[in-house]
Formats: sequence, structure tokens, C-alpha cells
Amino acid sequence: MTDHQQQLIDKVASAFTEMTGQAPAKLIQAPGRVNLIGEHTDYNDGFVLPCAIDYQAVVAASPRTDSIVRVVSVDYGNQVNEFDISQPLVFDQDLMWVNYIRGVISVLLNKGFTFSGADIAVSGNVPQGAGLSSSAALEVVIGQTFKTLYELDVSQQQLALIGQEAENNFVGCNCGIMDQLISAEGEANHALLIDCRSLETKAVAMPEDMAVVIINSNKKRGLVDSEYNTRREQCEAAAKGLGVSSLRDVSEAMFAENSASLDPIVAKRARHVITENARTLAASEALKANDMAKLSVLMEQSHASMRDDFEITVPEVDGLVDIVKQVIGAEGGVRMTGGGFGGCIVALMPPALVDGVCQAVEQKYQALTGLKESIYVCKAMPGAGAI
Ligand code: GAF
Repeated sequence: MTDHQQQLIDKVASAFTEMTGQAPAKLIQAPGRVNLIGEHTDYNDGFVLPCAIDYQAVVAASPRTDSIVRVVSVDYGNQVNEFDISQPLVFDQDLMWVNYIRGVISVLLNKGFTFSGADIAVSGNVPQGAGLSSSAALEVVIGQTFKTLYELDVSQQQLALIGQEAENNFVGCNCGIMDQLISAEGEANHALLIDCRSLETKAVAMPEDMAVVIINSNKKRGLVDSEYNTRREQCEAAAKGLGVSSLRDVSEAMFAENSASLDPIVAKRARHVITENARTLAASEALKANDMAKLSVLMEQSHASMRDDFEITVPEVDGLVDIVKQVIGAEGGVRMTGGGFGGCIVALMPPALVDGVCQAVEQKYQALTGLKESIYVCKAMPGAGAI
């Protein structure tokens, strides 16, 4: 266990004891994620290649005999929120964090799972608003908490779908399934190639001599929800224009033949998704074969496609990618990761290059953008479960 994980556990355990006067019955975690490649492909029934990371949401919890859920959020100044799950659960305009919790409980109840209340302390160290899925980690850790406390017969895949439904219908963001699925089903030292149509996953071993470096541009993501939903609509318009149910069903050859019939912006969005699906499948093979030269090219193409066709990068993120690229060349791969409009980049490289990358970023990024980066060297971790 890393020091930062231990600190999180200590924090939630002591907040729990402060609120209830007792030790928690269970400690549960769900990780954030970094997506190695396959961006904005999940809601197009396509492919993604994320791994769960050693930054997590952690819960300390005990069951209650009544129908009250009492939650203390360590990250929001130990705010406490209490609600009765025998009554309809409603969106709270003032306490945004509690909506992820109410949303998941509400979906579980609507699906017919039965349980009584709980005392819960929650905290997380997944950077928020950075494209590393802090929201999905929170949704999944809450689902996992009720599964664990009440021995609910719910699979990890269902937990992910429940988290997504909570986010789509209770919180109001029309996200795909990638983030919740990797948080629920991640595997230690592996990335998962996820087929977002069948939800089938294939574990791909992360080579031992490959470091995963995440760098947060600390460019706060703006307009994320509205731009995200617009991209989704453009993809749906492209699929409709091409006569298929989703862009997953369009090959590069078919696209080349038919793209002229689409609105030019819609065609660019579709080209990103169609080429990104192909790159993701190729990248999973390259990762399996530890073929860094190939990964390097695929990640570079992915970034260019997000910048030029999907138009979801920002100058700060492009600048950060360039700084890292100058150091790693073809010996590593680098691209923006996550939904876009700010947030993080991910770089894969031999461990010997990590120090040089950190130095270059420290020397150049702030001078270029006026922002100070945060760097995380990560490991691929298991998905949600009891600690
Ligand atoms: C966000 C969404 F939540 C995911 O579903 C996915 O679409 C991602 O953006 C882009 O790849 O994280």
C-alpha cells in the first residue's frame, strides 16, 4: 500500500469514528483511471484501453438498522448529509458531491435491490476535474459499499452500469461506460481493452519496463458538459447520416466512400471516432507485444486527431504534449487523456526517461503557459473492492 493510500484510509476511518463514535465495519475503495487510448469512442459502441490507477475514492462504512443514510465528506470540510432512503431521493442543488451518492442508491433501489441505511465516511485523492474519473470512482465506491455491506447479488459490470445510470439520469452528464467499468473491473498491472458494445474486457499486461506518467496541465476544464454533449450529438448525427446505428459499424474504407455526404464538422468528428477505434485495437496489440515504437506513433496520431478533428484539446495541453514528446521521441508515447478541454496527458515510457521528462516539464511548462503542472507516476491497480 502506498503512503497516500494509507493517508486516505486513516482520514476516512477517523472521520467515521468522529461521526458515529464507533469503528467502521468495512473499508472499501474504487480507483480513478487513466485512458491510454480510445477517446470519445465509448458512447459510439467502440473500443477503449484504460487502466485503473493508484488514486482512489475510499469509504469507511457500517450498516444501520433504519432507513437513514448519513454521509460525511472529508474532502468538503467534513460536511454531513443525511437522507431517508424509504423516501424518493432528490437532487441537491447545494451539495453537488452528495448527488453522486444519492444517484447510485436511487438506481440500486429502482432496480429492486433491498437494503437498509448506512453510516459512511468518504474521501478521495483522484484529482477532480482533471479527466481521471473522480466522479466514476465515487459512484463505483458507493455501489461497492452497498454491495459489500448487504451482500447484494450484483456483478462488477452491473455496478458500473448503475454508476453510469446515476451519472446520466440523476447527475445529468451523458457519459459513456468506460470510466465506471474500469473502476469496477480494473486489474493490477494490466490495462483493459473494453468493447463498449458487448462490455467484454480483455486484460492486457502492462510491460514491467514501462512507466505510466500522468501530468495534469492544471488547466481547469471549461464547458465540459455542454461540449461533451455536443460531441455526442455530432457523432449520433454522423451515424445517422451514414445509415448505421453507431460509428462502431463504420470502417475507414466505408467512411472514405461516404463522408462527402456529411456536414464537414460532423465528418471530422466521425473521422476521429472511426480512426481512434482502429488505433485502439492496434495499440492493444502493440502493448501486448511491448512495441513502444508502434505505441508512440498511435498515441501521437490519437492526440493529433483529438486536436484537429474532434477539437477537444486546448493550447496548454498541446504544449505539454510537445514538451514531453521532445524528450521521449519514439521511445515513448504521449497524448491527452480523458474527456478533454483541459485536464491531463498520459505518457508511456521506459522508467529511465521519467526523470528527464519531469525536469523538462518543470523547466518549460510554466514558462509557456503560466500554469504549474502536477505529475503522477502511476501503477495499474485492481478495480473496486473491500480493502
Ligand atoms: C469522459 C466520459 F465520462 C467517458 O465516458 C468517455 O467518453 C471520456 O470522457 C472520453 O473518452 O471521461
